[in-house]
Amino acid sequence: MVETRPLQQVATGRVPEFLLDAYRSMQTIRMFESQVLQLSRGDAPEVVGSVHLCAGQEAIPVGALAALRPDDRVVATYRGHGWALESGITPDELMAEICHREAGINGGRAGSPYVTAPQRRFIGENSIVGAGGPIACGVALAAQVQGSGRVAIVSFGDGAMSQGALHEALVFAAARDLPVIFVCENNGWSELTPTAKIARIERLGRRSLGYGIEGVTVDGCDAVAVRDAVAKAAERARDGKGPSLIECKTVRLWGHYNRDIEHYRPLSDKKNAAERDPIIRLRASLIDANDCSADEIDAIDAAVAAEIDAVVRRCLALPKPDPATARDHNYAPRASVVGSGTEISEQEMTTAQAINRALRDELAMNPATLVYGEDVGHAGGIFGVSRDLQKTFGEKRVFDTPIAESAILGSAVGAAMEGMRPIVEIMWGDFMLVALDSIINQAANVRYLTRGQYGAPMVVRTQQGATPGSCAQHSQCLEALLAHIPGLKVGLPSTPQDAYSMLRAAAQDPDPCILFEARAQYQTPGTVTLGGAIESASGAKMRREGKDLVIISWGTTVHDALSAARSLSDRGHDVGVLDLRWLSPLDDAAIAAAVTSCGRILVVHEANQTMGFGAEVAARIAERHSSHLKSPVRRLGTPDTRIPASPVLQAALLPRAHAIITEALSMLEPANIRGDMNNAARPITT
Ligand SMILES: Cc1ncc(C[n+]2csc(CCOP(=O)(O)OP(=O)(O)O)c2C)c(N)n1
Repeated sequence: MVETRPLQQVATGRVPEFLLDAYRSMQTIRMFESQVLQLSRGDAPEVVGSVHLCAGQEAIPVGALAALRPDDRVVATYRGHGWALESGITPDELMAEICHREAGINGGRAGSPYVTAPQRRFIGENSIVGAGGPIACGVALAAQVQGSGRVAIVSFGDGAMSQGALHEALVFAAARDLPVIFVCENNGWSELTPTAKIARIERLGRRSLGYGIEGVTVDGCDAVAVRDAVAKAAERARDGKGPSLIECKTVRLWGHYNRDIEHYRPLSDKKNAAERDPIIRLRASLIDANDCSADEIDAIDAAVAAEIDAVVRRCLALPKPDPATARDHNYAPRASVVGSGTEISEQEMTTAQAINRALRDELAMNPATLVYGEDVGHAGGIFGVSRDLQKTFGEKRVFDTPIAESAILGSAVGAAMEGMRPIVEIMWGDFMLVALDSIINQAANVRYLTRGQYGAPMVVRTQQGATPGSCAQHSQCLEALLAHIPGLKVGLPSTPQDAYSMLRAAAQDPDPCILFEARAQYQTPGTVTLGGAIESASGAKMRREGKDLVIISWGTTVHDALSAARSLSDRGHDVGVLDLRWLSPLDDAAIAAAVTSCGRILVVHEANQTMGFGAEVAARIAERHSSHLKSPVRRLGTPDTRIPASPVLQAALLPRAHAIITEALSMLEPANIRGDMNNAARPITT
């Protein structure tokens, strides 16, 4: 049973202003989308690509946003034109975007399904089913910490109710009493499959019980019912009573997308949907209640049609984007150097302590900094890296999360877009794999889509590498996966100093940064210079000069490379070590200098060799600096295998110092040593 009331009850007496406004708004959305549909058809369509239209569902954004404050935030799905218009994006800006024009709200970078306009409170559509939930949590987290009283509303389909990310978002929002309103637009279809075949529950709103939050099912074809449910949820959220789940039973009047021929859909379903058309229903109820004449409503329709016709005419006269700008805004312009907020001092500390100190300094210096993750708050992290930070900075800024990587990472995106500086921990690099969407599909896109107006300045700290006993799901080196992604910065600190400096650089960088720490080095001590100017999130460091060969490495293998270089010097070879530190952005100048200084390069990394980042380094040298090479670049990684837990088996695979020495000798003394690129651990033969 849907909890609703007949529209007539609300509309008795004089014409309630809201109903006429709602009618006009819904008709604007419908006519706007009818035009979009037309523009996507024909031999030379203006709208190319898939378009998901919300015909039948207009009462949901119209009702919901009528209940919210102008500064509340909106996260929508790809079927989000209605939400975008109701949030304040003008029909001209939206039509221009959908028609891929320069004047579009995203300059033609988003198209129909990924409109993103935080400047209009529209955090954005999302083409990844269910991904909006975690982002909305972050937006709400920012509101909670900032004390702004704002709420975040996020819409998603009934199909999205099966998505893990959305489930994590509901758990996360419930755990922290976040001011989020989850709105499920249940149109009965999960793309081409009836939701009744998937969900073993008739009212999806009842799933709220499992999360311990408020839930309700309302008639999503009734703007008043939606408005009232959202108003109640917003009041609860603003009172600190946490999130709500509102299921809006609605109808999809048209296909799943613009070219859907709906061969799978029974005619009866389409007919039933047409009978619930919210616009026809509202028109009839206004006339039945004598609140409006048919002529008056016809006049509204004619005015809206004329307005949308004019929008289309103006849009089609607009220029397309300048191709010369296609690469702009992947990253912010180089950030100016910021002070660290502390005096320069030197201290002996371990890598773990250096990270703790960087977190502490950032929390102290910037009230927007948040530190969170699994076990990060009260216990201070599984490796003790965030120990005592919660004691100093409180549970609001340093906290434990549910075991929900998608919610951790996705919320960081939303919080960062709202002005916070989240530094989140993913306990093990391998665990990032369950939540890559938030980093790759979400964080990395924000700056590009908004043409530099917004970014997702967040830091993801994690650790990686094989250590004795670590199994195949706790050992992988995954840096190449993320260094491949434009829009992200990826760093691997290899010393206590870098653990401090690179974290502070990342924390103040305007773009999303991923730091892969080396678990094996958490207890390694060193002298750390604290305070002073914050360096930029870039730049390699020559750890040791060498005239015969330079080993280029990063992260866990830098120390093996240094130890190999020392041994090789005993044999009379002058071998240098270049620590890349940041793989993205890559320090081309440092690589060029290494090549020109000696003409022999060996790239060493712990990740397995094929398509490891060493391939990129070798390719760049071949493309840009090959004239300086005395011999071909060589790579040494772990062989292409899974990682065993047994220390004996691990030792047979990992490119530790002895394997590096062998590989280097095969370049320096080729007559004595025969190289074998794919056997990192073969014994030294001299
Ligand atoms: C993570 C992910 N899986 C699959 C898809 C492909 N896809 C796009 S829309 C859609 C249907 C989603 O159904 P529902 O959540 O009910 O929303 P509706 O389309 O009805 O608005 C699917 C499966 C996607 N975009 N993202």
